[in-house]
Amino acid sequence: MPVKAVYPDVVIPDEDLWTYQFEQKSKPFAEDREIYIDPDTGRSYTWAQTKATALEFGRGLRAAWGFQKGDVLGFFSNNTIDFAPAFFGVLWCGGAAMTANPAYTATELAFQLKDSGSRGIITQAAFLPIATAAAKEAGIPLDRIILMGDGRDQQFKHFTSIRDTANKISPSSRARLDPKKDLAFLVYSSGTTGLPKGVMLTHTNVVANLVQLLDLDGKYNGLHHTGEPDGKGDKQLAILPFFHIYGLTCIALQGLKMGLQVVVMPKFDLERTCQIIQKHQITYMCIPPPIVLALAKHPLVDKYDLSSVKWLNSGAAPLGKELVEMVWQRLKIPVMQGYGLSETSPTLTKGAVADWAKYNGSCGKLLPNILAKIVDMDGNELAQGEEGELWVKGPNVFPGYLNRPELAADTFSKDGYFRTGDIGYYDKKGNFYITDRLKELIKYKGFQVPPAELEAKLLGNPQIDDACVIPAHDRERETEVPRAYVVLKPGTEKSDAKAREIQEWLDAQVAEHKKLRGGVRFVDEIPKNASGKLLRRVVREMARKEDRV
Ligand code: 4UW
Repeated sequence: MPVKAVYPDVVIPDEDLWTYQFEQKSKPFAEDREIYIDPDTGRSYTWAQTKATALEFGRGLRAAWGFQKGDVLGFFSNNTIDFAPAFFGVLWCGGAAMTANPAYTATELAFQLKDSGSRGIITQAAFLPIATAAAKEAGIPLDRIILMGDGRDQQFKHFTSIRDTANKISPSSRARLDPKKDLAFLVYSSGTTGLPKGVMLTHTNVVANLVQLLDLDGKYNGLHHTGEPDGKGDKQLAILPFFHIYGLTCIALQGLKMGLQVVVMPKFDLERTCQIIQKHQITYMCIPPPIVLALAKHPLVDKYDLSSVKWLNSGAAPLGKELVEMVWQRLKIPVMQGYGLSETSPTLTKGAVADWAKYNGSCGKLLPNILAKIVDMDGNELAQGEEGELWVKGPNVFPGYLNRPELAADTFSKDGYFRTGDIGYYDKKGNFYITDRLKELIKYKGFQVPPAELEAKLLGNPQIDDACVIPAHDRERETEVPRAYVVLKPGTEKSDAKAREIQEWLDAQVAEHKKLRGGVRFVDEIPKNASGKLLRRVVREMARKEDRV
């Protein structure tokens, strides 16, 4: 019998994300409530301004480009308060927002633009050199690049000036959508194997995950638009990027729906984080494990009063129990964990704040409406307490990868479960523990690094015969790091200098988070099975031995 969420089911409305966010008859907070706040400039959007800006941008986009249902706009930007008004403009037209990591090289971005069929790019002035190079590579005309954020450029229009053409389009001509079929977001994930693929998230997927989350966070985690510490309601610091599903749903969208304030940071910096927490009286944060580590250990933290923070939610990668304990000892802030994937919009399990100490190490319980099972290698269901692969079913689970119908059989089981590629177990109370990963993926500080991408590049090096990239463990930074095991062409000298040369050669071609921080190791052969399939687990064991994990 599959495991059912211990929380009662919730009703998922059959509506698109725009309707769910902006067209409800009653809202528990006022429309002039400030939602997105820029701590550097003081610029902000209230709930009503977010809607109005999105509406004007959507009308402008349709007037200027004929942007319509089914079209895709590529977002290539770090966090800015303009992010949400811009993607809601896209949704108003009936289009989907594709998000890309602003650390990407032009080639990495061009791949995603082409793969998603993006009609244009929205970016910030600082990212224009990469955005323009990628647009050329992807065949996107340069006048289809628009800006958001505070910077300006003479050649490129800002999204606020695209809005000027809005009056040609009626405000009541919003696209009619089928929430269960039409896409709201296209985020990229390598899934269980291979190169990044477009994760199709329908409007229903995202609305469902918000309804599932709101129930838990409102009832059990005390999030509210009124309340502690200043009576003005909960306030979150958005350190996580909005281009990643964790920041997109759990911060940008959840904040707007619940009337929680979101102080938006363009990029993580520990001292700035502490300053903002103290000044803005931040009450909760969603963060990846390396930031939990900084809060546990970094001396800077002692200079600030962080007592407004009620709890922290860590996720996107494994977190050590000891760090959770250290944060409590030092700051008296509970750290709980959540778990999810791009493919599940993203949250599958989340802790309740009252449980953090009792179930330290757990990622919490299934959100409402989710069914799960733990299975062995043959897909047979295992019992409570037994470790195996986690399979899930629910309204937040994506329908498949863009233009890759051939992957369906590997992605979903015959009985309709999504195979997460993660290994774990659940206890008697329904708490889930993620213990390992079956799939190829590496998570550097919560960001995806697809090994297949790095291996393909390594194999293109004339000095290399074979290669395998696996996650090594960097304890000092509480993160996985990519490490390459390489077979050199016969006669090529194996030396530290050669390892460095290969590492630098590869690092120069990839985004910051994909660099071979775990180093290069030379081996005589890469272990393979009888049919030539790479035995990644064996190579991972080699790394574990070296790292003493
Ligand atoms: N422990 C161990 C974890 C954990 C984890 C994720 O880049 P993606 O596709 O997506 C994410 C989503 C993170 C997330 C979602 C909802 C939520 O509440 C939360 O809580 C804090 C975090 O990262 O990568 C998905 C993969 O990342 C690993 C796991 O391997 C998963 O398949 N992962 N969370 N708590 N590993």
